[in-house]
Amino acid sequence: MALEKWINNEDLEKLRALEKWINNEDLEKLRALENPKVEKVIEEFLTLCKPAKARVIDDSPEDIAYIRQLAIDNGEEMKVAVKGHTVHYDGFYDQARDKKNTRLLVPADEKEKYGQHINTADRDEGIKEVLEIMDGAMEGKTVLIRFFSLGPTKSKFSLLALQLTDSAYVAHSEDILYRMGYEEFKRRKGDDFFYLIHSAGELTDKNVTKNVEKRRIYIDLVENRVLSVNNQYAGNSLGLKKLALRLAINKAVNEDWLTEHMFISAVWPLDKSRKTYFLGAFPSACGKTSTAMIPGFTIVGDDIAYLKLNVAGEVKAVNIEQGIFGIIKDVNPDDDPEIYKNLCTPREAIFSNVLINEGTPYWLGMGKQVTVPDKGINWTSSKLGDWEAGKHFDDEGNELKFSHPNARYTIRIEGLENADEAIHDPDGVKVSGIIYGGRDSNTSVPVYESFSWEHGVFIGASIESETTAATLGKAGVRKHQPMANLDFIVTPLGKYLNAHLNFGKRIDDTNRPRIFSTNYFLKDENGRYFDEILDKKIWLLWAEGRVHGEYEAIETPIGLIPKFEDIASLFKGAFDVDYTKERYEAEFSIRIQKFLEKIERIETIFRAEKDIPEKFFVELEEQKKRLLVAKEKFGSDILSPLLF
Ligand code: SPV
Ligand code: MN
Repeated sequence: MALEKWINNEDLEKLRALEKWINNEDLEKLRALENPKVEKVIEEFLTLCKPAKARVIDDSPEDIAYIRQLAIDNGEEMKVAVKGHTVHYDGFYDQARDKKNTRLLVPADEKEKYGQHINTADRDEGIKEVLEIMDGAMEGKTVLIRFFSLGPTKSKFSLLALQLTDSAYVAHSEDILYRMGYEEFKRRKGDDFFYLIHSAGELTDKNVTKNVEKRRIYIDLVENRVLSVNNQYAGNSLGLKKLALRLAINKAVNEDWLTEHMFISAVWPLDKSRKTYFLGAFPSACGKTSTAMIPGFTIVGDDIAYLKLNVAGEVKAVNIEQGIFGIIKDVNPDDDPEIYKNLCTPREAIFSNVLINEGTPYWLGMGKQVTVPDKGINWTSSKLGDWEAGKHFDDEGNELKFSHPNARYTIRIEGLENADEAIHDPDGVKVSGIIYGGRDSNTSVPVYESFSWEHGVFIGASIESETTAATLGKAGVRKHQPMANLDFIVTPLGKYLNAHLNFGKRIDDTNRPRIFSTNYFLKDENGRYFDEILDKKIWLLWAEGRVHGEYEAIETPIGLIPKFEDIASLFKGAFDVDYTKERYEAEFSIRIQKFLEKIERIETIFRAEKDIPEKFFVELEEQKKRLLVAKEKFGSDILSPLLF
């Protein structure tokens, strides 16, 4: 047999078992990795999931082209008019991350320690359940075996990941979003890698998952693996995105570095005399990508960062991705010019869950320049057939929009004009500032700086956000979202927060990033947003100036806020806008009562956890005291910033 031509050792038998699914040329690719664990995992899951065949994808352009074509051939993607663009639809009930069916597998006697935030399942039962569902889930399909590097190649930051998926759309998206890692696996060898097994399960005649009620996404820290079945939406299916994020959080917490749900971007002051890297954590659909994409700044990443200290004691960060899986709603020439331009340019891009009419994609908030047709193909079609305006309703009788509010685009960062030159730097970029933000219509000011690292950790841990369409469930409910990472934290919350406190302790004063809070969603008494979408640029410019010691700040009970003159001059310089003192007073007022209410909510949540660091309660008490003292002193619930 041809196999002996290449190998001649005891692994032969194991590889032989794979001959059933994998051709000789691909077996040679596997053999070249010299990685028994990789072979074992592949054998185990091909045996269980029973695909028709499997392809081993290396880093060659031919293999990548094969995936791209397969997604078209099997109907998971369709070409649209612009060259390189395709569209993909997820099932009607698979339009966002499924929190309910995403579970951390934990030994029965450890459940308690994971607290109230983490959705757990008994490990033994969970594995049994998901393996049963996965049995035969890939029947008739081609499995793609892919190797990735989470982070730049040849970097101390980066982790390896093996992905098996029966979805060419998933493998294609991952190709846009992640760095190829076949050669990295060959170079690094060993069994220190994550593995991610995904099956979209049985598909309907519209190529969407049929058995959504058997959707499971189970995270197994013992094996460093995630088993995901009966789904297609990227947040559920793409192993390297939110699934590996959870495994990496666990690894980081145990190894004294940080894995965060953060963008990385370089803030350039108006005179472009320098650049300063900021990281920012925002819950889904709260402006994280659009902050990373602010015109005039340069982007490294928009979703997930690994942070480590280097030998010089600096905090460095890498983007573990190389692309953007962004919300397409409200991408238009005024509010998100770079992305809009990119989505009109012929290059590789996947649109998902938008309306297509005569080869053109349409989405919510794409701008006044576009007239949306009243017919087409869209995300409702799996359930209802081709779309026509006014004819489709959800289970509660609300009319369905032509494009889903969580519809997305998938693109590479490299093609963007504002891509930062350090995107692939294996040493990462130096972090000077960290921003925490949430969707808060009535409590916090547009921007403030923390008093210290500990106070900053407290601010991050206290993020609350009004829910959006990015996860399944009701939108508009205020939820606690520590570090915007809550959905992905797989260690007890206290342990995760402690990792942040300890990380800060290891940084000296000259290198410690400053921590800021932003709020883009504050509304006036008439329910109108105070700020335009791009005003966020001003808050970041102020933070950048603070890092360089350029602005004095006003000490208030919640933290350090900007002075009117500085914000007014930034508005003038950046947008030629006359920022008024009235607006400043209104949006930078300290809403004492609202903050106290927030503190009470946060305290209740944290008291119910077992292992929250004591330091956290100290911050909480001090914060409360400062608010009460100010309330007493000025005798009002809402205090103008001019009082301080
Ligand atoms: C998010 O919701 O935070 C995203 C998209 O980045 S998802 O892949 O759904 O997680
Ligand atoms: Mn995200």
